[in-house]
Amino acid sequence: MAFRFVHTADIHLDSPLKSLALRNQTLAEEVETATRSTFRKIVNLCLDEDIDALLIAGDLYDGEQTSIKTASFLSGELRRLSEAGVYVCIIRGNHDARAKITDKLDLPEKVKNFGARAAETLVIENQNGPKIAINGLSFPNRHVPENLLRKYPSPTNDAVNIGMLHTSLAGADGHDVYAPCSVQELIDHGYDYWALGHIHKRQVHSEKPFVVMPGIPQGRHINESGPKSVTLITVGDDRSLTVEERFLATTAFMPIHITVSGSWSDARVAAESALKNAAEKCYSERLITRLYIEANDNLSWQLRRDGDLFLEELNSASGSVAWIEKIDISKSTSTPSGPISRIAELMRQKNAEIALKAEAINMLNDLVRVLPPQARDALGDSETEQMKLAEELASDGITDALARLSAIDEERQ
Ligand SMILES: [Mn+2]
Repeated sequence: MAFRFVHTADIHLDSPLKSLALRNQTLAEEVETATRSTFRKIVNLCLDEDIDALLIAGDLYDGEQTSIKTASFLSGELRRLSEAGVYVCIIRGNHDARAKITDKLDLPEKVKNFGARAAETLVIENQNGPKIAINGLSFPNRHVPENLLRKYPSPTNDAVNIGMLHTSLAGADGHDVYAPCSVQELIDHGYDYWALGHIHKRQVHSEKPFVVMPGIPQGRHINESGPKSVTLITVGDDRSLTVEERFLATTAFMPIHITVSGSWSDARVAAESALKNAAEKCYSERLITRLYIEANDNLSWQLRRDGDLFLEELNSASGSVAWIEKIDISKSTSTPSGPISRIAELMRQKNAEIALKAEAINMLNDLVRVLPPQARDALGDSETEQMKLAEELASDGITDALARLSAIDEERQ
């Protein structure tokens, strides 16, 4: 009989979703509990599709401060799986290495919580098909600078071998490394499928054998954008492996970029259609987006001035299917005409003067002084950074002032 398993990681259960000041109360609650609802959907998938095992490759919890509420939600979901005869294999990653709460839970019989001392192997007999050997090792603590692969046993004979490993792989510049190892080392180890975790973006690194980073199943902010999935693997009786993606996230994050011209209502029609399109393609019940608008001439000024109104109009029109978190209007490259163009020119000349820059820095420093010490770096952590910020703010200020002037000018005409 074919053996089917679901591979996921980085669930970060109940981790707070950042940077969302949602005024829509219902939506805010849904977003807050998105990691939970998505986990429930993963469990449902296992039950509905007769899955044999669920593999969670680290960072199931967000941190050691996991509340007992989260733990009891989890244990309820794991019980549903266990009662249906589904195995659950869990390794701990850097985020949940110290989360001892799972140890305190009375885990259902079919849950295999891999330890951190030595790699262990769970062998599952499989009627008519090859037996399945699942090898796993948990992080002993948050920082694991060494290659953990060396601790994994050789493949079990006559079995399809699966390895569960939380790893940053070769790592990326500027990021801490976690149990680093190369894809080639994984390939050479001799297993049939590597169930990895840690990196939030999905990537199939190799297909022979399979080396899969499944990505986060539910994004948590606008930078974790696009459709998110879990990976479903079918092991045939002939030992063949088929890998599919299943999209289960309840909420999708996705930036939208549009270029508009014409009137306010033209912009609205364009934005609405872009929203509808993105909502259809996001594989989720909800879409949360940041809308980037490039507009020409007066329209861009009008949108800059009344961006809050535009956002409100769009959000109330789209209901809660798509929700715009923020609108970003890109600066118009065209120059205003008439007397305003003369003012614009003067403002830009003035802005280039050293005296004005010094004045801007002084104003910025006044601001810095009233901030709590730990927040002061936010306004630049070096003289160069601060200078850059002052210039940006001054130039944004010019664009805003011109938008207002231009709007007044239009009303007069
Ligand atoms: Mn991690």
